[in-house]
Amino acid sequence: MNNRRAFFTRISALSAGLFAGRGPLPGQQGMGQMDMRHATGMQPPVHERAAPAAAGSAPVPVTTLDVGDLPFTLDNGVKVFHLIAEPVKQVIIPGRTFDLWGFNGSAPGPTIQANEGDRVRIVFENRLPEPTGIHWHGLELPIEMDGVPGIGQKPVMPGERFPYEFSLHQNGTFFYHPHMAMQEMVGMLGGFIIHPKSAYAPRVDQDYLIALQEYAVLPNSSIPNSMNMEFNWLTFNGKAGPAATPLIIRQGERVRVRFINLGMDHHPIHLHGFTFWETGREGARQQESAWTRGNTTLVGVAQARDIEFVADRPGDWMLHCHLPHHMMNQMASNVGPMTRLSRGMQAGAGMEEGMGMLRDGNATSENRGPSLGRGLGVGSTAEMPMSNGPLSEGEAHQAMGMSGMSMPKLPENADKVPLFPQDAFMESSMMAMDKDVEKPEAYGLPPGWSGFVGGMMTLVRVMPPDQFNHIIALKAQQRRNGAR
Ligand SMILES: [Cu+2]
Repeated sequence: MNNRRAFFTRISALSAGLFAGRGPLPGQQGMGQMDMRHATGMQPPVHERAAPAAAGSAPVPVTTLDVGDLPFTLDNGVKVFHLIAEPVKQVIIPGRTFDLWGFNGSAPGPTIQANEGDRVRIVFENRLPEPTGIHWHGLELPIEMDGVPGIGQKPVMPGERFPYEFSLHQNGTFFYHPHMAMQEMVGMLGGFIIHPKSAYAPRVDQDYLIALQEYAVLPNSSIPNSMNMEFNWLTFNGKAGPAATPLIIRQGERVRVRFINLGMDHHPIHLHGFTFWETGREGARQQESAWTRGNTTLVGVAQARDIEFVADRPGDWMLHCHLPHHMMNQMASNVGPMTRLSRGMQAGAGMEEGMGMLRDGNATSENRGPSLGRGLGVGSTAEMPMSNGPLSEGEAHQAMGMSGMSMPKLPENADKVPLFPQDAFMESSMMAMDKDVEKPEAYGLPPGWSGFVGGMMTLVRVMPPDQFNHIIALKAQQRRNGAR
């Protein structure tokens, strides 16, 4: 805050022509060339510094919440990683575990972190039932290390190992994935961070990586349909909201968040409460003169985007993909009576019905009910009718397992209003699962919060030091208890 105030003081002093012939005003010490350039309208500055960039300081490690890093050992100065492609059971949210293909037990796989100038050996092992290979997305390396089966190398057959070895002369946000399209669609992605020799300026206090993925999974199934485009499960680091762990920030910290995307959609990632700088793209950090300001960054397929901001405003701020269908879980052909219906819904109707082109009746009337003909693929018409929520207020209260949350009173004519119901209506509170996603990072959120966080969504929790320290203490206690 002080820095920013000082910045504006400087600018107004300069524009009023008061600068000439004067020494620095209080708070102007350290005003560098960047600020001068800005004052003369040449280039935007690196302003909003959380802390002065210490020359030659080491970068902070990147945190991949809910995933973690791939460990390495050293062999004559070479960093040696063991990367295993294998089927995994990935808990997307409590109660929904998907059969995916991933790496070393998770999808996305663990993040590889290394430094510019390193030589790395990544011993890759294929425990999948089919051939594959690993492509190092964006890395400049010899063709035989590029990981494209049939071109630069032979496919790595089931049970085989292949040692990839190369030197890293770049720095930035990269990723790894097989060069087999359908394998990419079922979880096979991981981050590859190459740190610069000294930290980027201005230095950040926290640096996060978030991998964006999407799956089309029928209700009651655990298998994504990799040919389907109706993605109904959207994930940050393999977790859908509210299971994606919030980012815990101490007020005033400068934060970097790196996004990588591998799926069939481009995701406009939006941050509440702050205007960030976009400082990096896939392949490289951008020159400061190319940084752009915004609150939403479009992370296209195969792209990476790095954003930075100073978290000077406390609050639980949303960070999410802004595609409305990507802000909820299990958007699907409805397969049973919803809370306002007494019977199952028809499935597999035509496109007109599926798109909700109403000709008579209300949205949930007998013949115009939300049959959602855009099925999720073969088999969706045969789903058994089942409830997706409690059928009475009493049951709802029981299911919520919390006090202070009540079913909203709806107008009596709600069923007569065209388009009703649109949102999960009463279900936002009913879908709350606070207890199931309880963790130190969620401590202190309002009761029922989890019902309002779905899809590609998490929270950036900016806290005064005492609250921040409390959560850090809770995490330490959790580690001692061996929870993770
Ligand atoms: Cu999206």
